[in-house]
Amino acid sequence: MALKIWLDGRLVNEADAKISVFDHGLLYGDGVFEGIRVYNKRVFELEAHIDRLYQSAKGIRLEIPMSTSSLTSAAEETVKSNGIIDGYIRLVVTRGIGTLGINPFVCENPKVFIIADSIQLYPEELYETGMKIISATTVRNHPLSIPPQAKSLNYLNNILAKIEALDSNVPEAVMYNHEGYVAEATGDNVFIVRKGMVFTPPPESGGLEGITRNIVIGLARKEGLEVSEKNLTRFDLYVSDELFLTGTAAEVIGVVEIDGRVIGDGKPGPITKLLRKKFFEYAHGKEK
Ligand code: PXG
Repeated sequence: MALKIWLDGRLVNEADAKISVFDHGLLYGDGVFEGIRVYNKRVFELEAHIDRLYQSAKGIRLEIPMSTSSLTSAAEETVKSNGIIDGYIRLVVTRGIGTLGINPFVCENPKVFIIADSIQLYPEELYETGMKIISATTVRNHPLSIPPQAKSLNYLNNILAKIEALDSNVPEAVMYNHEGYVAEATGDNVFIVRKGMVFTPPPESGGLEGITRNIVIGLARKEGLEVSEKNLTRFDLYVSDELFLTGTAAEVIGVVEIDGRVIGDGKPGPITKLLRKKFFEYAHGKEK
């Protein structure tokens, strides 16, 4: 069924939702975005995603031409109009139409669009068996380059790491920062469990500060687990008892092998499974 796309203040048919070839979002990856889940018609953690979108925009000197509350309503309206019960929203703000130079300030009207659709999920079986991943050689953005904390439209760095993963016949890759510490996976944050304690890199390690990550930290603490933000090395991943990834699309997924090293007993571990369950309950409103 054709989707209704929210574009510049109104819902239009998918076929009419068009962006100019002169938009700097397309020409230079100049813009920001968010990916958000819808669970049982509820937009999951919308406030946190809207907040991150405005932060990303501010960080790249892009002014979103509408208030947070009108963008929130627009996202909700788009979900409703498309009859989405469980799905996915993509909020995008581009720099807008400009000239063939990179100067962003000639772009007078940033474009805002919202897509609400179904979501491509990993097969359920992968959550049971756990995922195999690799370490990417592509280094995560240096903090003085495209800011790793901004969810910008320029994802090429992570795409290069994703290509490394796919070339190795695995779905994900861990990216390390310029100092050699774990930053994140190409579209997920990284956690390990060691001797019953949970560790994840701090945001300054170069990962995006995931909204799923922050919720999982809260849920783990609520279960009485000790969670620390700490720089992790590749070796820390290799010798972890459990390794898992968190993200909007993946939720919580166990990793059972990295670079050919088996993690734990080769199956998703008990803390991974507990946190996946707790996250599911939280997302579906069974726990507040
Ligand atoms: N790191 C990066 C680079 C991401 O892009 C995350 C971490 C996890 O953050 P959240 O806030 O989602 O917990 C992301 C999010 C997709 C897709 O289609 C990717 C993301 C979000 C939604 C969809 O691959 N990445």
